[in-house]
Amino acid sequence: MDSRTPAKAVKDVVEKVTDALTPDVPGAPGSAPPSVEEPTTPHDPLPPKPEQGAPQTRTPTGVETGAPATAMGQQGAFLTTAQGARLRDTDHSLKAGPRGPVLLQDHHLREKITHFDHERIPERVVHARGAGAHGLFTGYGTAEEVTRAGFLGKGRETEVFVRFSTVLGSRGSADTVRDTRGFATKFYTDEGTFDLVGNNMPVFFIQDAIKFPDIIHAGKPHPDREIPQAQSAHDTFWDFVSLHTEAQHHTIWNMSDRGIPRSYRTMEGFGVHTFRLVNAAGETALAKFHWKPKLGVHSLTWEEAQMLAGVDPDFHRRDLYDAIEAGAYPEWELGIQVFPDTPEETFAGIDLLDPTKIVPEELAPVQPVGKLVLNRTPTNFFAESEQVAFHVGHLPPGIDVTNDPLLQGRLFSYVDTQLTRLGGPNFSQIPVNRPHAPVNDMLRDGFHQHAVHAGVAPYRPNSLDGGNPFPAGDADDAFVDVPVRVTEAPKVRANPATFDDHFSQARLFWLSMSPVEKEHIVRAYTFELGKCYHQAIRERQLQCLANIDPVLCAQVATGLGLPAPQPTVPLGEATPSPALSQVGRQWPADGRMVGIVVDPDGDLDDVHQVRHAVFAAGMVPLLIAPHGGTIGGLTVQRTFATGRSVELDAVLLAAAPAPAPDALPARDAKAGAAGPAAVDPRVLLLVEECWRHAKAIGAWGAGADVLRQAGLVDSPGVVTGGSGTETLTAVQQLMAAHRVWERFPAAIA
Ligand code: HDE
Repeated sequence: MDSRTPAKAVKDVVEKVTDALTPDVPGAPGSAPPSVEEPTTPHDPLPPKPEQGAPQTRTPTGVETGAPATAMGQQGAFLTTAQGARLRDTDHSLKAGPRGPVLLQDHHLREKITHFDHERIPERVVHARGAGAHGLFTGYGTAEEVTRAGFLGKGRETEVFVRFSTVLGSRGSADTVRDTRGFATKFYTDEGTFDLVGNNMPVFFIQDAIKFPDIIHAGKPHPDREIPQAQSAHDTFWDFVSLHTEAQHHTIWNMSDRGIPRSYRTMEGFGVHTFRLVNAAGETALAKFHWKPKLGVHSLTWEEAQMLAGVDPDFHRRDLYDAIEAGAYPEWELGIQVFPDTPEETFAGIDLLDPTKIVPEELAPVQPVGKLVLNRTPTNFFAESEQVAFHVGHLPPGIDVTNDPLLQGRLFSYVDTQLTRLGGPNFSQIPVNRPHAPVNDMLRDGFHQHAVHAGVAPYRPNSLDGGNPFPAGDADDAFVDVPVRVTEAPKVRANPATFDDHFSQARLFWLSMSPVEKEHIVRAYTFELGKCYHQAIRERQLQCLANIDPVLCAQVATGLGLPAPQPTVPLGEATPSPALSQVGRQWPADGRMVGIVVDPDGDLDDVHQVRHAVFAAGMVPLLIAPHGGTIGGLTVQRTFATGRSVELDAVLLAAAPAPAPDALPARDAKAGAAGPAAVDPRVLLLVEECWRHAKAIGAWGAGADVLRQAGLVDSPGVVTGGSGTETLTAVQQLMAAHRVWERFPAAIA
C-alpha cells in the first residue's frame, strides 16, 4: 500500500514525468541551449524512450510499478473498473428495483459489455491457426566468417519467440490437417529484431509474390459454401496447382509425410529464400537458413492425422506446451547453406533466386551456427501468440535480402497486414513485439500509441533536440544495405528462363523417398484428387504427375480409375538426396509418449518400475486403466474411455483387463486369434490401432494375452519380455527408428 499523502504522490509523479521529459542532453527541453554550430553536430543519443526499449516495468506516464509490462493490466487484489475504481458487484446490472428495467446509467455494465463486444481482432489472412513459445538462442560463433550478425557470435544468448502454424485453416481449425506449417522466429537481438519467417518445407508454390492472392484464394474454402475447412483436398486447390505447374514441387512436399508432422518438435524449418550475408569486412555470401530438430523429423500417418482432428484437434498445441511444461524442452540447431555471391546467383546450375528450388544438402552441407531451446510457454495466448507480428524485413546488420521476387513482395505484405490486424502502425509497441535493442525512431502518434515521446523535434535535421537522433557512423554497427549492382535492363513483367523448369525437382524429391514414403505420397494424391468433383482437374493433375514420374502417375491413376497419360516433358536424371527422407535413421526418444495399460488386479510392482524407467529415458509414461483415480498408489492419466492410441508413440501391456460394463459391445476376436474376446474391446482397439500405425508394442505377463486376442503374436515390432523393464528396453530400440516401417506394405520400389 502506498503510504504517501495524495499530494506527495502526485508531486512524485510530476517530478518523474518532468525528469523523463528533460533528459540531461544538450538541446533537450529545459536544458541549456545547444552550443552547436551546425544542427547536425553529433551529441550523445537520447536515452531509449520508455515504452520502446526492452520489456520494462514503468507505466506510460513513467510510474515504476515493479510489475513486468506484460502483467501491468492486472494489479492488486480487488476487482476494479478499467479505471481502477474498486467494485462491489459485477453479477447484477443496476435496475429500477429487482424486477425493473436496466438503467442506462450503469457504466460498469456498459464498460464490461462494450469491451467484450470488441475482444476479437481479425485473424491472420493466412497462418491463422498457430501456437507460440518463448526460448533462448545461443550462437556457436561458426558463422563469423560470413556474417557480422552479433547474435550468431560464440556463446551469445538471445531471447526468442517462435510461432508455429498451419496455413489454410481458420483460428479454430484442427492442428493435424494436411498442410504446410509456418515456423516463424523472432530473435530479440541487441542490434535490432531479426524475424526468420519460415516454413517446414524448403520451397514455395509460386515464384512471384504477385500470385500469392491466387494460390491462397485457391487453397482456402470455396467462396460459395465456405467448405472445406483447412484442406487442400478440393477442386479449387487442384485446379490452380495443375494449371500453374510451378506449384508442383511444393505440392509433392504437401502430399508427402511432411504435410502431417507428428509434432512441432519434430519439424524441420526453412527460410526458403536465399538471403545475402555480409561479414565484418563487407564481403558477401548467399545463404539459405535451416532449422534441424534434435528429435529428428517425424510425421503422423494419414489415419492418425484424421483421427486426431476429431479426438484432439489441439494435438500439436498441447504437445508443444506439455513438453515445455514437463521440462522436455524442444531443441533445434540453426544451420546455413552458404554459396558464393556470384553475379549469376546460381549454385550447381540451380537458380538461387527461384523459391521453388532447393539445393540438395549433399551438394551444399548445412553448417550449424547456433542452437534454439524453447523453454517457456506464453502467459497469455492472445497477448503473445495472437499479437506477435513477424516481418521478413526485420533484419539485423549482417543479413540482407536478395532479389528473389517472392521475398521482395513479402517485404511489403507483412507490415501492411498488421495495420489491419493489429489496428494501426504502433504494433511494435505491443509487449511481445517490442525490440530488446534501444529504439530511437522518429515515428509518432497513430492509433494505440503507448509511448510518451520526449522532445519537440521528431525530424532531421533539427537543432531543437540537439540534433537527436543521429545517424550511426561507420563504427556504430548500423544496418547497411549491401550496394548490390543492379543491372541495367528494360522494365518487364517476366521471369528468367531458369524459372521455367517446374518438374525436375519434384522428381528429385520423389526419387529421394523410401518405398514406404512413396506409398504414402501415392495415397495422399489419390485421396485428395478423389475428393475433387471435376474430372478435367483430376486428368490435368495426372498429366503433371506423369511429368514427375511414370510410376507415381500410374499408381495414382489406378486409384482414381483413370488412364495414366504419357509425360509431355523429358524426365531428367535426378540424383536422389537421402537427406530428404525420414526413414532409415535412429533418433533420441526424449519427450515421446508411452502408454501403459494396467489392470487394478494385475502386477503393479512391475508397473511402478516401468514407469520410472520410462521417465529415466526422458519419455512420458501415460497410465491407462479401466477407471480414473489411482491404482496401487499410481495416478491414472487415461481411462479406457478417454485414452486413444493416436497420442501414443508406443504401448506397453502390463495386463489383459476383462471387458468393463461401460465397454462398447464386445465383438469376436480377430480371425486366427485364440477364441472369443475376453479382453476389454477398447484395449483391443487401442492395440490394433497402434499396430496399424506402425508403433512399437510390448507386453509381459498377462499383457501377452492381449496380443493373442488381437492376433498379433510374432508380428514385426511386437515384443514380449520376462519383465516390464526388459520389455521396455526392446520397445525403446524399436522407437529409435520412429516407427516399425516394415509393417507398411511397401509396394512401390
Ligand atoms: Fe507469409 N504471410 N507470405 N510466407 N507467412 C503471412 O503475415 C505472404 C510466404 C509465413 O506466425 C501474413 O502476419 C506473401 C513464404 C509464416 O504470425 C502475410 C507471400 C513463407 C507466417 C503473409 C508469403 C511464409 C506468414 C499473414 C508471398 C515461408 C505466419 C499474417 C510472397 C518462407 C507468421 C501475417 C506468424 C504470414 C504474406 C509467402 C511464411 C499476409 C505475400 C514463402 C510462417 O503478410
